[in-house]
Amino acid sequence: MALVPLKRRRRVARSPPAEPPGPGRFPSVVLCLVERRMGASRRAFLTQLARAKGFRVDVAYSAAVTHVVSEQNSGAEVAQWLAQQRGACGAGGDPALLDIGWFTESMRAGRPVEIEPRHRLRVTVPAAPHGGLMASYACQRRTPLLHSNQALTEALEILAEEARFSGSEGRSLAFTRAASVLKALPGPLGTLGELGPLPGIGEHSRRVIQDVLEDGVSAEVERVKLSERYQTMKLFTRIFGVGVKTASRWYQEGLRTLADLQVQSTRLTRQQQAGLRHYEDLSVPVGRGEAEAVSRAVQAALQRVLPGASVTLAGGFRRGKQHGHDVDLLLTHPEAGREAGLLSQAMSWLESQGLILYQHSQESSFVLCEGPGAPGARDCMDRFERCFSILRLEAQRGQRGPGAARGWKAVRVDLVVAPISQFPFALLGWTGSQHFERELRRFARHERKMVLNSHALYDTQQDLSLPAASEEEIFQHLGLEYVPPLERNA
Ligand code: 8DG
Ligand code: CA
Ligand code: CA
Repeated sequence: MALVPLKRRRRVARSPPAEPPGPGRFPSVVLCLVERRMGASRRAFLTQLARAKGFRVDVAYSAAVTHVVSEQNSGAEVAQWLAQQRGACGAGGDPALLDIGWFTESMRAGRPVEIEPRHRLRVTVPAAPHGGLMASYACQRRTPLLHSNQALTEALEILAEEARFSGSEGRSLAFTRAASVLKALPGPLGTLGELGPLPGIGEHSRRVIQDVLEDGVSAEVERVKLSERYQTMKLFTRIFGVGVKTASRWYQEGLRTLADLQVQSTRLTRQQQAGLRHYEDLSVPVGRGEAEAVSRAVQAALQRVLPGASVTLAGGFRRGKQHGHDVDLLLTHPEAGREAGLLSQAMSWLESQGLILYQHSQESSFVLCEGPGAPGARDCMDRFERCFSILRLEAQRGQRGPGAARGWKAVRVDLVVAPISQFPFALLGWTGSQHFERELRRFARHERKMVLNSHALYDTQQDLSLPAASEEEIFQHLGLEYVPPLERNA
């Protein structure tokens, strides 16, 4: 930045006058400059410059500060600085954490310029042990696959599932949030007291955590696991094509077993019939080796029908999981438009090879979101050309389970086609975890006034879509520190 002298050029007094000179010309803006790496003399110079232009600049942090400006500091460093300041002065406040670029542009403009995502420091607050600073959105945290609180998160996730089976989405989300926070802790939780003020852990979750910590199990969770309703709902919702509503209706009608369903098989959809037919195979988790074999088979099909088209393994496998309930594949082509019709051709080729046991395709129904008020601006998820399928996979070396003797195994595969311009959004959306995705969208909406889905990122304040050539750029637009796939296991 050439506008003002750098740290080493000492042309001004070392410290700025301590008292702020009244509200300034812009009463809604109170600046505070972070001295770290900026240096005392440059900070004094910038303070004088801003004050001369009519800005209020406070030397000490207080709850009144609205804009914290720093230079060459990371988001995490400034977040830590802010926590220290808040602790020292006992004040709260929720200032914007900005890079010097915002300050420079504002000085040039002679007024505080609008804060854009590129001005914000990207803050991912790492999980600190036990009551330390933890960011409240899961997309601001790093959540590895393996963590130290398995017994606790399993208990909470059973209650989350049970709540979902009962149609209580809010309660389910509360348990999921609590589990997600525990997954981000760097070590095992010893006592409830260590949790301190961690965000997103409600009373009920705390009780469950306490029970598991003290007794090794939660009586409530054990009751749920043994209940006929939970067990039946679990059995039914594992069937491909059966959601909570259908399973719940069947339960209320008195159905309890797969045999009960087989008797009534004419009532089942074609998809549910396929799910039931391959139930045994599909309830054995898909291994990474199998997922890669499926991916290779699809790549071979693409090579036949459209050389240059690519397939990317998304979902849990991209997050480092060794097993999953299905294989999520994302297809694209580097030239815009070439991907149209790709999926149906690839599926036809796979069909001709005898590899398709079931398929159900949906054509692309994507309409570009035109504005915050446009119909579907929020919910234009899932509009890609896609196929939910069951593929026949030849037995892999060392394969066990029902398919081993037969020489092949049925595997659930989701295929999605994205045009190259939307590929980073689709990849981000289809990598998961589901909770991580939900939190990204919630963060975008509440903290940035943006709408994120698997097609685009839309800034409702600027009234425009923000293009991105990579997942990293999407995080940048959102003012978030990049979270790699392996750490999205929220
Ligand atoms: P698993 O199969 O290993 O058990 O878990 P997973 O891979 O994490 O879950 P998944 O159910 O296969 O879903 C993977 C991601 O795909 C998840 O983050 C959400 C996303 N996803 C769906 N369905 C849809 C959909 O209809 N639209 C969009 N945009 N994303 C979806 O599962
Ligand atoms: Ca999956
Ligand atoms: Ca899937």
